Amino acid sequence: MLLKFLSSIILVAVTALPLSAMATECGGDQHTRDECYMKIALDFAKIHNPRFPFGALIVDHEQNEISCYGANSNKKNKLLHGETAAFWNCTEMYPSPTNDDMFNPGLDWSKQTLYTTGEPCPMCASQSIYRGVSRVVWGTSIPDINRSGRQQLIIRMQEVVDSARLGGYQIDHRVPELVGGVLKKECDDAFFNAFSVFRDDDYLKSMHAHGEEDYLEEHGLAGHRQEL
Ligand SMILES: *[C@@H]1O[C@H](CO)[C@@H](O)[C@H](O)[C@H]1NC(C)=O
Ligand SMILES: *[C@H]1O[C@H](CO)[C@@H](O)[C@H](O)[C@H]1NC(C)=O
Repeated sequence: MLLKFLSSIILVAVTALPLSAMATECGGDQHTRDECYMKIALDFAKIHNPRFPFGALIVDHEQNEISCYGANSNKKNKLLHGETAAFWNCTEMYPSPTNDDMFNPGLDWSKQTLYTTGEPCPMCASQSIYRGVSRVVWGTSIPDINRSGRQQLIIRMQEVVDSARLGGYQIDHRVPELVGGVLKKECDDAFFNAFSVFRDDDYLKSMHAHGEEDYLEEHGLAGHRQEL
């Protein structure tokens, strides 16, 4: 009886641990650590908005510590994509000590990595550059999110980064390093499952029209062949 009581206390203590305390256990080499943080971002996304599992973390990669979280919050504001939510959260949590976020931000953004379950859209890619993170890591690519049924602006983050030239020609070396495809299968599956609601007849027609038969085949959607 006492033992049972004690173990339930321990269970409560463990489940009540904040996500950030668990995060410090992301160790190992860069790739292992990237996968570990991506898993946290994906779990966070699934809990907060299972129908739009876009989740993001901002991690201080020198301290190996999570700075803040973000999840797609389209019920509150449809512009709050996961990455945007994380940037706003971190800025709120670490305000400029001199009320000058432009020149004296409260966080050393050059030491931060953005983890996001889906490749940043052009809006969030731009924010990553303006905010000044030095790495951006994602799971599912924009074309794959789009293929799963939720249509996207097909502008890759690399294109946005390549366009970041001062005055149109001078290369800006402060742009982030990009790493895609971390925990790709788990993230792809999460989007594919969440977006079944968008895979209607128009989707199938459009996929066929664009030669995406292989994708449909691989995802068990080939049976829904349309008469073209
Ligand atoms: C985007 O998704 C549509 C289906 O909704 C598809 O027809 C189109 O080929 C996709 N585009 C890309 C670039 O993947
Ligand atoms: C920031 O953003 C989300 C909503 O997207 C919220 O649920 C989350 O817990 C927030 N706070 C921090 C400190 O990361």
